[in-house]
Amino acid sequence: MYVVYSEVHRMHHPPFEIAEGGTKQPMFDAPQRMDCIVGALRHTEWAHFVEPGDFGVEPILAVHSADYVDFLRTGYVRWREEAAALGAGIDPTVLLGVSWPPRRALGRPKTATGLAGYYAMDTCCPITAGTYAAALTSAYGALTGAQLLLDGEKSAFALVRPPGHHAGRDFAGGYCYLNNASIAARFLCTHGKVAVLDIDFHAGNGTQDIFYNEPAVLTVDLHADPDRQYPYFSGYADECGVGAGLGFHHNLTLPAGANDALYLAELDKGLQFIRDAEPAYLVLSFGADIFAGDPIGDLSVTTGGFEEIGRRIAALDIPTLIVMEGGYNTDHLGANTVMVVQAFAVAH
Ligand code: OKP
Ligand code: ZN
Repeated sequence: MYVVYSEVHRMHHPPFEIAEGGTKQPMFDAPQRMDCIVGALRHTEWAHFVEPGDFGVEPILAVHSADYVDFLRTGYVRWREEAAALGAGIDPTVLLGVSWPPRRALGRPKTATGLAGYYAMDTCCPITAGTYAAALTSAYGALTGAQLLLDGEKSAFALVRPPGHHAGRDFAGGYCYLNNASIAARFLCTHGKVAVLDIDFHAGNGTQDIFYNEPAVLTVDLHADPDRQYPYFSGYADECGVGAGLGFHHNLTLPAGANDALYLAELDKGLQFIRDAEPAYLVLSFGADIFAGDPIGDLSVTTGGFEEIGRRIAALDIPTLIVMEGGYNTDHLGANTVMVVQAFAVAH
């Protein structure tokens, strides 16, 4: 099985994020996450590493607005100039918004510091010098995996960071800048019906945003109830799509502490939506932060649970692109990820 991976993710390593209560803490999405997973994959016999290809800007702009992508590409350099003008005491290495538009406000600022708030939903998406290159390479990783499916592979694993499922058409959030899984799904959907299954701990609000009003891509999202967990503002069970997209989005929410049995029961409901739709391709947004020992998550899925999750999704027997999202317990991240991915490697 091909694992699409590039070292370019190391260019994105912001020194901090700002968490609940204003705590300035090391960013959970750090390069070390990839080292854990690469290390575990190298111990298998089935993982064959390949580099992402270059897909140009077109498949990115099929998902994200041009003004947003332009901000991601140029915002940091503009910020360096602004920070210099702001004078002493300003750390120019991180561009992070501190002002957000209130609901209904549409005024678009001109400064990088203003735009950083305009194009973000939270304090968890700092932009550094290498962020755009890493985010673009991450999206290309997903596209390369999608191309492998089009070339006849039964499955592929895009091992990418930064993750993508919180990034919407024109906003970043929750460590995410470009929505890798959505970009791959959009790329695949001209070749057949596509379903996205998001099993990261957090609701994939960006993916929901991107496909919400269209039936082209069925989105099924299983996650911690946003009434207690990030991203707070979407992922509720009664959000089912709008207009032509009505009925093509499903949110399945989980209570704190959900164990393997409860998790698998909800997963089965999500899998039935996918079976009924008979998609030609499946994109799996995979986050290992559902693990019992995850430092951000509050679910109780075990390593054995990951194995069964992989088995049940692979049993759909649909050509599947697995795209890495979250997962922050670096002692178990490698093993848990291998459990899910190898279910596909041995199935085909
Ligand atoms: C990205 B992915 C933690 C606050 C949560 C953002 C989490 C982003 C998770 N104290 N902040 O879905 O794993
Ligand atoms: Zn997550």
